[in-house]
Amino acid sequence: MKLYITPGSPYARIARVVVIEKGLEGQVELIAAQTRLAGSSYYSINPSGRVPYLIRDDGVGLEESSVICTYLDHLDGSPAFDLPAGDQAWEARRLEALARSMLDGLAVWGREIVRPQNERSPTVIQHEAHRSARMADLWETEIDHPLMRGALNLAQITLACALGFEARIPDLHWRPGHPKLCDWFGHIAARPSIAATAPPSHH
Ligand SMILES: N[C@@H](CCC(=O)N[C@@H](CS)C(=O)NCC(=O)O)C(=O)O
Repeated sequence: MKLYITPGSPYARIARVVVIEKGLEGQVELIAAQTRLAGSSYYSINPSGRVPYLIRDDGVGLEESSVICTYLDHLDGSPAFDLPAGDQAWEARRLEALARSMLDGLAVWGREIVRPQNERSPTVIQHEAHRSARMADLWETEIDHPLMRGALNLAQITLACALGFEARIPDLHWRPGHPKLCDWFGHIAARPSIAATAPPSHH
């Protein structure tokens, strides 16, 4: 299989974490795609131009990090990241959606600051900065949820990739005033799959 990524993409990072967690490094070739470039040859591979994108062994391509993760997780017939049973499934979905919501905002912010200076919108940047501050406050409370403290799941991976996006956004400061979130992140960031996929810093 081939997994198209960019080294800084937090969505691609979620899929890369699952590749490592599932021990699929030998079966999944990571390929750096050229995104956001007019005429990129990547567009003939994935017309949407987004990463992550997985080409399965049967040649079919999949996009959307959650779809790719579920596919990879099920390959060995022993999924580790399926939803828990009963009402806990809604809790897992709720938490994953909250993590993704924070990440979606940070991705917009991150995109804004890599535009040429005269194309950046201070309004968008301020909106996303405020959103991320509210989400960090929310996560300071939610981080005590048993599903955020138990076995690794997609909510945890998604939140780790969102918080880890601090490397790409110099003005993102989610740490001050959020000691529990800092502590949680410190632990998960040391996990080999998370450490090995850390994004390069913004310069
Ligand atoms: N919902 C998608 C989001 C993927 C996404 O937005 N990827 C960004 C990189 S972080 C991308 O490829 N952007 C290139 C573009 O917009 O042309 C997922 O979860 O996989």
